Amino acid sequence: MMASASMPRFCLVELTGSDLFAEFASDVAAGLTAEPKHLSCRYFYDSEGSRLFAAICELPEYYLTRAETEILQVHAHEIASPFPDDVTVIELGSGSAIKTRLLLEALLPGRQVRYVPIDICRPVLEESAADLSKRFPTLEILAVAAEYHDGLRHLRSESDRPRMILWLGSNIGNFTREEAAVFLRRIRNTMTPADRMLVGVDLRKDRAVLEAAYDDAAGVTAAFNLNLLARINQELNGNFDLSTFQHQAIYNQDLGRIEMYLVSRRVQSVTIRRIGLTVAFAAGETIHTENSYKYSLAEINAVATAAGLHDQCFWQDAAGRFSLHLLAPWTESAGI
Ligand code: AVJ
Repeated sequence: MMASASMPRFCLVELTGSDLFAEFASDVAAGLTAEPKHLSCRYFYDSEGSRLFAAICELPEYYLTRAETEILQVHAHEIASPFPDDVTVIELGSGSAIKTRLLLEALLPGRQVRYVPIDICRPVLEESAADLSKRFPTLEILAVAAEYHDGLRHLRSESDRPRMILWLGSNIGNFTREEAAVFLRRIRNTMTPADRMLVGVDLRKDRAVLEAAYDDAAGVTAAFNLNLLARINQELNGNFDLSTFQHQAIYNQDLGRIEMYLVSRRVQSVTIRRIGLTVAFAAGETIHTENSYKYSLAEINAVATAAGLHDQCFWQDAAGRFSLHLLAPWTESAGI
């Protein structure tokens, strides 16, 4: 074991329990032969997709990132204050980690902080880790390139000090409410009584505001959605003509979710050579590419409770669009 002074402050591990390429190929084949057609939103984030998502976060219509950043600007110290001297901050789906900076700034004075970002996009991890280690010379960073389920295994090994587990940016929105409860329960099962989880949740609101956030005037979200087809062209040797598909975002108010689709503008067939598949499209036929769930406070509470967690404290932006929840493992005393 090296002395801690000579230990590198930055380290990246790649954790993949599965062959991601084979999984992409078989998921695409299954999704495009299903009725109705669908593709998983987890495949949005190749390097171009991650770049486009970062651009979405800057859009005037996409209020989510700004609202969450506002909450952290106002409340980061309050959120950080109950944590003891040394703490491990684990972030699921860290992305560019700009919001995390605000929390780290609040935590770092007087504390030793280890930061463990877990993200599927390795270049994004490397970039954000480089930025953070430049800004915060005392921060220890252990970056994990993995999907959530592989990253979760890593959570169990990071248990030598109290942990703050971050799941920001409405990333919970890609799960159904049932899946979200199951996933939170799995995290909860790795938590000690001293651990906390901070979850960023987008709130239910007017249809017009939501639909504009997912169908912006500059067409960045459309490009983000269509990039899924470009990725299939590149990696699986497909011949999708991107100009023959249209981006669509619809708010399903009953289910409380934005649904994104790619709509075929005409009758056509597309061949994807590496998986030996030809897919026929009718005019107007859709590929369902993403769900983004919106929550009421009651729905957030229900999911937390189902996961064995207790909503200790929450904060919202001034306009009440977005909500940040500090969840603790439920215990007899915390329940009162
Ligand atoms: C990264 C899942 C939180 O649902 O708002 C943004 C992804 N899709 N615009 C979201 C997304 C279209 C985003 N999440």
